[in-house]
Amino acid sequence: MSFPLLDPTEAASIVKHDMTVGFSGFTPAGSPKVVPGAIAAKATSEHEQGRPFKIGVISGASTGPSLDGVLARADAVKFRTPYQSNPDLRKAINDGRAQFFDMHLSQLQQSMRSGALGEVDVAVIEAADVTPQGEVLLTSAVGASPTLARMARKVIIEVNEAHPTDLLGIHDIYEPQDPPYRKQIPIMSVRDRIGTTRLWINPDKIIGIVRSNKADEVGGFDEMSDTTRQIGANVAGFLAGELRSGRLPREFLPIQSGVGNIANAVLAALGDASDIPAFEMYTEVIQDAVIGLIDSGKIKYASGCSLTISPEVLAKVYGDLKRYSQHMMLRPQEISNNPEVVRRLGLITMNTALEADIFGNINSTHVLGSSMMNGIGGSGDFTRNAYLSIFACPSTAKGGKISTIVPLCSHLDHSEHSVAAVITEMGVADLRGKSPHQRAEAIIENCAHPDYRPQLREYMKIGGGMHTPHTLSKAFRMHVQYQETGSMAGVEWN
Ligand code: 0RQ
Repeated sequence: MSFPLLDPTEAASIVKHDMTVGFSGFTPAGSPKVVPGAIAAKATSEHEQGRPFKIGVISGASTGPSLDGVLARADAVKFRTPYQSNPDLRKAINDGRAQFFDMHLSQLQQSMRSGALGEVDVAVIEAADVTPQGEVLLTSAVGASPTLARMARKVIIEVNEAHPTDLLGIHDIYEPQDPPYRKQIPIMSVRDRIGTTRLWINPDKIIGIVRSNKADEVGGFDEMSDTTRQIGANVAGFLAGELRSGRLPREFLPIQSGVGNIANAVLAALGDASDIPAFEMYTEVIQDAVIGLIDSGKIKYASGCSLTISPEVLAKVYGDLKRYSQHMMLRPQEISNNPEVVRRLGLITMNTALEADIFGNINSTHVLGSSMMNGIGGSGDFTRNAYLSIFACPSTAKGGKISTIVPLCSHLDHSEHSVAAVITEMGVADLRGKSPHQRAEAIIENCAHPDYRPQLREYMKIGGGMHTPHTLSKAFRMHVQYQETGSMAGVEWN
């Protein structure tokens, strides 16, 4: 059976108001880039004719302007899960025009299979190629595609010539059974392969192929600043100390690193640290810095879910895929982020906080407790199950007007029980084995910006000797003052 060639408008015509559409990809890597635009155009046309048109959107993680962006601008997103980072969609979510269910990425596929997220009407899967038997070669990400494609009633394949067919062999496709039949996930070391290189999709469901030739829309990173460089150096120094003390094994342990500028800077610092041996990564997104460290020999192998790599670096990888494939593997997110595997392999996890409170709780998602930034992503999958879980962030944001160290997080993503260390450009707070009073002292003295230390020390005093000395009527005073005056500095507690 060979599949009919469709133009994007024909393909989009099967998508109706109120349907749920699953898209391949994880971060902008591997997401379809043509059919979503045609769905958005259909939404605009329907709206102009006074008819409603909004769809549920599920993909592995965030996507780029030609998926989340174009649908959000057309006001075509009814519901979105599990993660996003596109400015237009973020605005729609924070304006209340799109409902967003922020969830642990490792749980997406199981949740879909259970039926908790409803039916998947259509899946749009980007491929490097597809055989007449429905053997799909995925592109730069695996994400949730195996489950989305299996559950969908109808599937559209977007064959993107920008991805080479040499990608064959980089993927490891595996879908576990659901409880009570689930067995152990047989990954005993970072490089273990447990699945297939192609994703089989029942050819009877594939309604056709849409051709495209568009690069992934992965943005670059901000230039490293003195602050991000110092955060990276502090993380590397902390890990080198753990190695010297024997709290980390001499062989070191696999690394997971989060998304964004800070995570990229931390990885670069690990690469420069001569007292940290060459290591492996068992992570979610393989970012630019990973490729540089594979080149230098510092990273021996990286298992991830996506090549979230800027176009220039991806061109380099695609130009030498045979070599890079020896050092990388892409898995579905329920495997790359699997808590069982994270705990077994003993990962060192490094994620980023928007704010940390003085007791070690972490907010990674909500500005002032109310505006969604991106989502929890995979940070919870890794943090809660890590061998050593680290959160890093600058000590201040918005030119010093915000202290990222606050009395009480305005939203909670990771509790004090899951966080081993908080690290800023100021230093390292090792929270292990410490009571709330001791944790607060470590965080205020080592991580808070000196301008904010006096007021944080004062907050601890007004709480007295309680186990966790919160004063509920004042715990958010720094946030409230920021909303009222534009600065958290100089808060008075009385
Ligand atoms: O905004 O650029 O407008 O000034 O937040 O901050 O410092 O550039 O940090 O790019 O590393 O992103 C937590 C968002 C950090 C990211 C977060 C403002 C700051 C700036 C970005 P501007 P930076 P990064 C697994 C891991 C959750 C998901 C996750 C994230 C912007 O790492 O989304 O961990 N993590 N996934 O000014 C108000 C504060 C602020 C603040 C920073 N306290 N209040 N604004 N900002 N702190 C991978 C996946 O799941 C895919």
